[in-house]
Amino acid sequence: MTIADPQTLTDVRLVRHWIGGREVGEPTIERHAPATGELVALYADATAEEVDAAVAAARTTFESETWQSTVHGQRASWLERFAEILTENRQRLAEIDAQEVGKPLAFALGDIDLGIAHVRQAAAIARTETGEAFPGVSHGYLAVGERRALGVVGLVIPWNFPAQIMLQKLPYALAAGCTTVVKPSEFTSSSAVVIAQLAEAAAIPAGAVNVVTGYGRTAGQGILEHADVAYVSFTGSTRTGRVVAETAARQLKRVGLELGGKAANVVFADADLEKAADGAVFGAFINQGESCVATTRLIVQRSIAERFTAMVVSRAAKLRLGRPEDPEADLGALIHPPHRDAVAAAVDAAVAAGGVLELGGEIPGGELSDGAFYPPTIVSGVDPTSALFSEEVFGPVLAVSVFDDDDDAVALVNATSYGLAHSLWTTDLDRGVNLGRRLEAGTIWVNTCTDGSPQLAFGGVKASGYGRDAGFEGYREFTEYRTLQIRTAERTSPFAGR
Ligand code: TXE
Repeated sequence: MTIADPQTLTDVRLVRHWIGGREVGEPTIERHAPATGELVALYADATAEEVDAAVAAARTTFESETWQSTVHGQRASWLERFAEILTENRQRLAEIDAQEVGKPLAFALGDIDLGIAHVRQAAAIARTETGEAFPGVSHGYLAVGERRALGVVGLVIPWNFPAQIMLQKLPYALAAGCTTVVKPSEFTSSSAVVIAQLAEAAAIPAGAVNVVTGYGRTAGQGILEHADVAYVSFTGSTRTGRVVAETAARQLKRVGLELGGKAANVVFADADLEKAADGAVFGAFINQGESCVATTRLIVQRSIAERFTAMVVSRAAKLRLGRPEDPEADLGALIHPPHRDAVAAAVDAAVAAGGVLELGGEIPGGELSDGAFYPPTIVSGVDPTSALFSEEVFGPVLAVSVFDDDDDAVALVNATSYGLAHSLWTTDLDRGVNLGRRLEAGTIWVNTCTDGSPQLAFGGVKASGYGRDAGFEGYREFTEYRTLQIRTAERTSPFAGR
């Protein structure tokens, strides 16, 4: 089935909140497509009352007898059906995200498919959830450990992979038995509402998936501070993540924080250089570099640095910028013109600080000048003390530095405050594994990068946050562990007979 609203790509989409199975609110926040500058959507701007209403709807559903009596198998069936319905609507969801993010449609389709794989993974977890039994803790004693739903949870979503990141959280929350209030980014809100409507088409009860659109400091903060919200899973910037953590700490509320990154791609002289060069280009420039796991630092062994940098530059020079509908496009537009300008300023500053511009660095004119485009850019000779080495740029900008030996490589990789993901390229697997384990990150890749699977938990350390999305660990985030202890034989109390 396809849903009725908001869907058209020819008209301006009018996007309202989705609360308790109904559309609510007046769309007022303008969204201009970053690739063309055209007005494509208006999103409702949540008031405090609308946030309250969404949390109340989620709470009413959570506390209902029907929801409380629902077993894991039933939730698995809902999610399996949800995955089918999302698959039927994948093209429409991809078109919406491609247009609002500015990315090529082919890549947006891949995002939706990964999101759907998460829904199936969560269904599998729900179907096979068993809890734990402890038959032998002591004589005459049986104990059961079970994971209980936290209750109403908030999901705060960024703009770089709107549907995919929502689906990397939502189905695991539902599998656990939580009900949800989702806050998409104020730049990319449409697909969240469509996904919520599709959840109900899959017979997931109204009130289980609510969406409030609007700004972070109002809608996002409102969800976070709400006394009836037990947990918030947040993906976004480290700066906002600190605010979220501080707010949550005042209430002793749990939060999961998937924040920024500055992933390194370390290439040893013994690596398969052709594959490593392909990986370096893919890892840095996929999704225009607007990815928290983008491998935006290329750290190359000195003996091959010049040759390898040339291999990467020649590949990156062939990447094409284009609008979402352009089938030849490898990179789309950045999220909005001010962000494009910030990316350009970061490159200019790196060059002024002594970096060598190997490729790109010029905002394109011509037919792409209406959009927020920025070309694949490579700066070599980047000093580890410079901002380009240590700060997240979130654009198609690759910083190249060199290392001499293993210890040097490890020190350079770990030198930033971030710790989300890093990659090593070597044909010596012992080195890959042993050095990989010395890198500070939630994900380490050896001879691959920007890779993953719904079965694998995803998240960071240090300033990249804490908590995990996806897989069993992602599911566990939405639960708390309860033990149930049953005495099956007489226990002699020290107070017996008193
Ligand atoms: O992020 P924010 P922005 C990084 C990237 C990017 C920068 C800024 O470097 O350039 O962040 O992007 C909501 N309480 N990443 O400004 O502010 C907000 O409405 C609750 C990395 O978009 O972190 C949006 O829904 N919520 C990242 C979401 O948080 C709040 C992906 C993210 O917004 C809030 C995106 C508050 N006080 C950007 N303030 C990644 N990890 O992949 C804002 N929000």
